[in-house]
Amino acid sequence: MRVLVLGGDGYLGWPTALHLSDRGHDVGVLDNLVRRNYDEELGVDSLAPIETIETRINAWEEVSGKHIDCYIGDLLDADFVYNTVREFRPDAIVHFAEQRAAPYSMIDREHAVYTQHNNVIGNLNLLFAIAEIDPDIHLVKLGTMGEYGTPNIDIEEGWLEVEHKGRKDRVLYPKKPGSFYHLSKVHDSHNIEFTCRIWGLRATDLNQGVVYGQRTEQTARDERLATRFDYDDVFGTVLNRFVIQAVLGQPLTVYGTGGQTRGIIDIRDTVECIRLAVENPAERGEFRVFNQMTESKSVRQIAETVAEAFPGPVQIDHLENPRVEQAEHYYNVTHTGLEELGLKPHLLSDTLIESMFGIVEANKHRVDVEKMYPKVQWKRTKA
Ligand code: NAD
Ligand code: USQ
Repeated sequence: MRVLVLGGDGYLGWPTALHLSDRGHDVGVLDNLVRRNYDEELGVDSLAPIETIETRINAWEEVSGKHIDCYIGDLLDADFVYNTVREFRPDAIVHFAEQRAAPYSMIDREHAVYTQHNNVIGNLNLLFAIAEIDPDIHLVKLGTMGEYGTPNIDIEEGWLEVEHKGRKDRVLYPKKPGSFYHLSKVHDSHNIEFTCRIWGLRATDLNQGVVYGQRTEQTARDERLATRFDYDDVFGTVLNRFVIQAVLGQPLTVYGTGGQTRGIIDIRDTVECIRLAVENPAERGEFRVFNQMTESKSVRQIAETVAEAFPGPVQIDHLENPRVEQAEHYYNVTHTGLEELGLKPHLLSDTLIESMFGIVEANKHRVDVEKMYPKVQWKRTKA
C-alpha cells in the first residue's frame, strides 16, 4: 500500500515510517519540523542524538534498499496538504502531526491557542483534502486515551451503548480530558466522526496510552536511525523520564500520591498497531475507534517497577502535583480491537526497562538536570 505518515520526523512517526517501509509498503513522510523548534524554545534536546530528516532517510535507503519520499511543510498550509495528497496518492494517511505535550498546551494562553489551532485546523485541512481528492483514503489518526479522562465507569472503544428513559442509542463515549492538548484531540475526534457520517470518509481513531521505549527493530539497525528520547518536564513522558532519572541517580518525580492510573504501551507495539490498522482499513462511512494501550498502571506502580529493575539504589519522591487530575480513581479500559487484528503485546517487564538503561548511560552527559523538574502549573486562578 502507499502510506503517507504525517509527523514522520517525530518520536513515533519516524519509527512507524520505517516499520511500514520494512513491511513492504511505499512510504512517504510529511513534517514541518516544528518539534525541533520546541526544543530550541524550551532549551532542551532529545537525550539520544537524532539526525536530520535527510540523513535519516538516506541512512534507511543504505541499510534497507528502500526509499522514503519526503515532504517538508505545514498541515496549516492547505495548498501544501492538497498538493502532497495529489502527488503521493496514498491509500492510507497516518496522522501523527500535532503538538502533543499536555504541559506545553498549559504554559499560557498563547501555547493553548497554538496547540488547538495547530492540531484542529491541521486535521480539518486534511479531512477536506481527503474528501475532495480521494474519499477512499483511509485516515489513521492518533488520538489519546486522555480524551476519556478517568470516568467512574468502564471505558469502551470510542462508542457507548446507552439506554435512557426506555430508549437505546449508540453514542460517542463521553469525554473528560485533562489539558488543552487532550481537548484538541477530542475536537479532532468529533470532526473526523462528522466527516465519516456526513461525507462517507473512512477513519480509524487510535486512542493511544502513554508510550515508552526508544528502540524498534528498524531503528536499532543503525545509529543514524535513532528516534528522539525526551526527558524534560514538558515533552518527557512518565516511564521514559523515570528510567532516565534512575540512571542519573536523581529521585523519581512522582506527582502527588502516584495513584493516578494510565494506559501504557511499548513503542514496538505502537508501530505494529499502526501497521495492523493500515492493513485492515475501516469501511467507507465508518468511524472506527481502538484503544491503543496494552496495560494500565498507576504512576506509583511505574516508579516501583523502574526502581526494582535498576541495579542500584533509587529514591522515589512525591512532588506536589503541578496538574489538576484525580489521584485515586476507578480505571478499567476495553482494549481488544487491536489484539483481535493480531497484536501480540510486549508487556512492561524488567528486561525492557533494563534494555533502556544502556541508552541512557551512553548519553547521560547530555542531560540538563534542571529540566527534569515540573514548572508548568495547571491552575490559572488564585485560590
Ligand atoms: P512528536 O512531537 O515527536 O511528533 C509529532 C511530529 O509532528 C513532529 O515531528 C512535528 O514536527 C510534526 N508536526 C506538528 N505539527 C505539525 C504541522 N502543523 N504540520 C506538519 N507537521 C507537524 O510526537 P509523538 O510523541 O511522536 O506523537 C505523535 C502523535 O501520537 C501525536 O499526535 C500524539 O498526540 C500521539 N500520541 C503520542 C503519545 C506519546 O506517548 N508520545 C501517546 C499517545 C498519543
Ligand atoms: N507524571 C508524574 N511524574 C512525571 C511525569 C508525569 O507523576 O515526572 C504523571 C502525570 O501527572 C500524569 C501521568 O504521569 O498523571 C502521565 O503523564 P505524561 O507526561 O507521561 O503523559 P501525558 O501528559 O498524559 O501525555 C502523554 C503524551 C501525549 C499522549 C498521552 C497519552 O505526551 O501525547 O496523548 O501521553 S494519555 O495519557 O493516555 O492521554
